[in-house]
Amino acid sequence: NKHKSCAVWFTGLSGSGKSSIANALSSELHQMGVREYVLDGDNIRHGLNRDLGFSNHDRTENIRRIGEVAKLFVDSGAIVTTAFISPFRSDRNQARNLFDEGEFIEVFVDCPLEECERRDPKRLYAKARSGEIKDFTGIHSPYEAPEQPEITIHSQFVTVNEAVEEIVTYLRAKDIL
Ligand code: GGZ
Repeated sequence: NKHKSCAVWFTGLSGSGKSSIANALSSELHQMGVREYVLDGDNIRHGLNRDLGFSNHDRTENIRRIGEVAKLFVDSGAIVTTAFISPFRSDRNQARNLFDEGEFIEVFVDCPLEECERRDPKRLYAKARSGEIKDFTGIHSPYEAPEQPEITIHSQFVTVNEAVEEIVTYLRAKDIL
């Protein structure tokens, strides 16, 4: 269990599967004896970033702070996983620029809007369509897909475990694990 540190940065629509894959990756890494931590809405948007909403400006600030926190975890020697929509390419690239070469692994959880909307586990898309939630990503707020992600997961077509294996294989190939 001697490993390098890095940020595994998930990006994708609400309902694409980011959190499920991030949490499964977390327990897999933990079992391997890796020092790891997951940043997600539960521990960031309810705490450090509780002053932020979903305007473009607030999302940019959300991602900026998450990038800085992720950097602290990497400095501490951990593998940190982040699970946020992070819809703007420029914000993700700003986060990437905080890290050394090879330390920032962008994982695009690629799932068509129609499929996310069909799943709608929290009924948020329904609320966005009815106008109950405004500025919802994919409905009235943009999602800019990554152009050169290190890893792309087509979450419609692979299981959570297969997605985790793909990421672990990548981390081994790069001598992080
Ligand atoms: C997008 C929203 C919104 C709006 C509340 N747009 O599926 P979820 O519930 O659990 O994940 C979504 C989460 C998105 O927060 P992030 O911090 O990941 O977004 S960003 O990276 O863009 O800052 C969703 C819920 O918050 N949610 N309102 N308007 N998602």
